[in-house]
Amino acid sequence: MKRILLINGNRTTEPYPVYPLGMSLVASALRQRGYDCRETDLYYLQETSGGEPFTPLGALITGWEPDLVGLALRNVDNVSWPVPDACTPGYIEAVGHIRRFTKAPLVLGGSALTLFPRRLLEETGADYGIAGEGESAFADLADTLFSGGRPADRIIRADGYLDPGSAGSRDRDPDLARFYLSAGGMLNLQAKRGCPHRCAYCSYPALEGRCYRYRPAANVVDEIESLRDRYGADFYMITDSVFNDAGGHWLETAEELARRGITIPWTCYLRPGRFRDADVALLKRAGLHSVEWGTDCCTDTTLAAMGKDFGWNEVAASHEQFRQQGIYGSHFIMFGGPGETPSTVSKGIANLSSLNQAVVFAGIGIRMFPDTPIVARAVAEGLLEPGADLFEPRFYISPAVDPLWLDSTLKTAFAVRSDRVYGDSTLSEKTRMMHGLGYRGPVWDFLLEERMDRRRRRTR
Ligand code: B12
Ligand code: SF4
Repeated sequence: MKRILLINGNRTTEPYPVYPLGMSLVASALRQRGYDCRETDLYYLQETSGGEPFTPLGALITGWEPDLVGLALRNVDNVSWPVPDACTPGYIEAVGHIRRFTKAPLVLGGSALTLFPRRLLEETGADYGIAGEGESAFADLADTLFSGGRPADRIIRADGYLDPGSAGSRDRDPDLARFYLSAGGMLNLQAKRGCPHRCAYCSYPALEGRCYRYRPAANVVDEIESLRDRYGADFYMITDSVFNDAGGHWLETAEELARRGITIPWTCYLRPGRFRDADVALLKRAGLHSVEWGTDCCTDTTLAAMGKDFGWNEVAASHEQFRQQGIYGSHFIMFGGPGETPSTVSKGIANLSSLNQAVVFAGIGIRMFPDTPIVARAVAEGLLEPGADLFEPRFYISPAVDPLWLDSTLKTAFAVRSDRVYGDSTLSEKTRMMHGLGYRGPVWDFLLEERMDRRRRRTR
């Protein structure tokens, strides 16, 4: 049986280390196609071997002798203005080491590769890149290579989206699951793919498609059950771009969780809107612990300019409705986006201060990605030259605000409350400490002073 080794190349720990879900789905598809597939991970190797991942990786590769290797590239950079931390040097280093240990063909995949396939293939010198969903595409490529064939292009675009039933797996790598549950405080899964919305900055529809593709709710809950029973998950995230869809799949999933009595805590992204109290209560019964609200902007003007179909009133009302049921919320706000002016900045800060028991993370500017609506706006406003290579990070900042003024305004406004976070470089370290102490979840709620009943959630 041919051997395929998959390596997760992501070593980012901000805001916390994340289980390589995409890689495990690809591994599962390869096993179903009859390949002997093993998974490993550079961050896991680094942390379990005392600081340097390539010696244990070398031992694994030379001992197991894979016939084909896949490397998962998740992040391009950390999207932080003004100078984001780039991940490419780490990927180049990883490819260099892998090449020293094996002559097997090397295939890249993952969201970073999907966004910039040609550049990442050139920069790293890997053999092939699969842009898009890797499950079928990698298995097809393996079949081709092992039967002596060659694909027509080194970049394979997996544009034909998977049918919903196959987009999921109950299997995780047991060592990685144990490690990430402890190091990142949770495991993860997807209930559906795609997003039909058109928010100006967002690359998710380009990555996953513009319409929802659902997995059967029972199948999603089987996977959650498996995370709990086989891998000991006592916290998970449903990583859908937006969990609440107009078709009601999110409620079906919650109903199935409640019906089976699966109440382990979880988190997800929700789009602010109008919610029925009964639905919020159902989510609570199904274990929803906290919400990462897809707010992004904090005034009606900037929400509209960003292409959101809700206003500030919906944000405030949704937040309050969930808070009253004991479900806490965080909001990530990008200041300086389309339509921002000094007056929307002041209004936005005032709006944010009206949110009770909310953690607010703020950043400046928008890291632009290909195939997103904001690129055309930036070109039209003369902020970006047409055809610019966005692999080198470029930020959209509204011409009506001075970024240095914005920086100092946010520092002043956010300094007064512990649940308002702007430019705090110590947060990831604090999160790491909390996870090290056995706390689960994204743990930003430790910034909410009234929520210090954490002893109940500690696992060891
Ligand atoms: C959920 C999420 C988070 C959650 C994760 C929580 C958790 N516990 O899992 C949180 C909030 C923590 C988070 C944080 C960050 N995130 Co995030 N996140 C996402 C999101 C919405 C979904 C990721 C996911 O689970 N997808 C589901 C899996 C199944 O998909 P996938 O990984 O892409 O895998 C498929 C393919 O890529 C491919 N594939 C994957 N691996 C491999 C390997 C091989 C060999 C092959 C062939 C194919 C292949 O096949 C898979 C199955 O189809 C994506 C956006 C999106 N819709 O993709 C952003 C995204 C991945 N995040 C991104 C970023 C930047 C970040 C942060 C750096 C932001 C920050 N500054 O904090 C951090 C980094 C965290 C870390 N430690 O790495 C970027 C990455 C690209 C980029 N722009 O650099 C994305 C794409 C969003 C964006 N802005 O464009 N994130
Ligand atoms: S920001 Fe959220 S709702 Fe808007 S396009 Fe992106 S994933 Fe969809």
